[in-house]
Amino acid sequence: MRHFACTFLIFIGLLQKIIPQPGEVNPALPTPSPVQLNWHETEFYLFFHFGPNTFTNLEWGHGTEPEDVFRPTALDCNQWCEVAKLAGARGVVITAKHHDGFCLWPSAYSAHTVRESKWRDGRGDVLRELSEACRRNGLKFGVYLSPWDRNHPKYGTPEYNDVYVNTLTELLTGYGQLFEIWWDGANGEGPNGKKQVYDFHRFEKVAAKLQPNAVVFSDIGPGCRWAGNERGLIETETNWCMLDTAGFQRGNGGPPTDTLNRGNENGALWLPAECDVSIRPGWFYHPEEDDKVKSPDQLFHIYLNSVGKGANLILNVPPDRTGRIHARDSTALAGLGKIVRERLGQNLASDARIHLSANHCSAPENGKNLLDNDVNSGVNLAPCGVATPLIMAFGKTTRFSAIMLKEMIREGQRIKKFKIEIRKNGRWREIAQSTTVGARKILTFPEVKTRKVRITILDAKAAPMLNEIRVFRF
Ligand code: FUL
Repeated sequence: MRHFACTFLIFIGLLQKIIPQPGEVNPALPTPSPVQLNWHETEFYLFFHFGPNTFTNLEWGHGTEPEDVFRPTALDCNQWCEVAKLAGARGVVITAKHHDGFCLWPSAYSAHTVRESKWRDGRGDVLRELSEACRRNGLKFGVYLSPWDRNHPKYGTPEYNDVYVNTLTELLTGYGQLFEIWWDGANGEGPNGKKQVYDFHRFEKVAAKLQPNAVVFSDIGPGCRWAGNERGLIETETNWCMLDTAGFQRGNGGPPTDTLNRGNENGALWLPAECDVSIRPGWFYHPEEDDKVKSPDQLFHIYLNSVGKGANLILNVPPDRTGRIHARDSTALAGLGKIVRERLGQNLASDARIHLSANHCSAPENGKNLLDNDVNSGVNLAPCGVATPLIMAFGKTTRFSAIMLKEMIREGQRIKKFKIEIRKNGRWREIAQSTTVGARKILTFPEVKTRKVRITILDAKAAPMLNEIRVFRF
């Protein structure tokens, strides 16, 4: 007995050491802005790479292509949106201008746009059509505006920064509210053989002023970070939403790719990861890739390793030369949407009872907060500074093979390590262990059957605060 008491005290002592008192550490933790919080809930959206490359079969256009090559025969942005919705995406981002400099809208600051093409007699505007289709379909809308421009005569001179600000301003003021602005890291030579020194500081100010509700994506934010690969994956268990950017730049001067993938545990800024990947090998449409479209199962694997690891997923689907999404891609996307709805659509724990250990240092926590689908309500698992396990009891024996946890990221990202056990034959049996949680963590395992689940936080940066628990069978 004495031995037991001793072990118990050492155990409590250890927990006290690894989980600092709330208040002690909390003020130092970076937290998301309300705009970033909203962005986290957007979770999954489509990327559309569309432009002259679609018709010339290139990935990086030279900027010298005649405007007339852009000639979609049956552009249908509504179809793009319908496909996005079937896939379960909540928004879309389009390449308003890729590296070839061609503008999909009639920009007043370029002579290389849809206006100079014969498409719709030079009166077309892809961004107008897509932004309106998004509004009709309840999807969020975002733009990619490549800083690198292989066409613009001013590229490589200080005046190009004015051109970029002007085109950015057109996009940010002409097409309604944007949820994301995408800055690519590629920076090659322009038509005069020179590279550009970008005034990103100025671009950031323009974005913040004109679209305060948009998150800006780049290697180093300022709204969210590139996840360090173009495979759409968080490659290990760990994904911190924080990053240190001091001394780093966009593009070649960016943080190491594995740092971008994992984030920095003690990073100074809230800069969550966005995973980008294409449904085909290329970013633009190439007919010879029609039989290389990823399958619904491959896409779901990517989903679990991006969204399921607390990142956002931007999945590229290149419209074809007609200006529609090819049937191969739309079929695969509908398949993904079906899998996500079937496997992750129903929380088997929605009626479960949550037991939290009684504590005498604060008002009792409400376990129901973990099952209410509300990002603003949650539970502090260590109100007295020591984390205690949480037990979830189902009304009946339940079979399941996946659990999703969400952390109360509004209060910062705190959990470093946790384990999940089930009650089996009168004992607790561990079924999964993992590191970070963040915006969400989906863990899958061979199907188990039990009435009780226990979740124990093994290490945390501060009092761990959970937001939601969901249980699935697939
Ligand atoms: C890269 C670009 O160079 C590719 O063409 C594509 O746009 C991808 C999303 O980002 O850096």
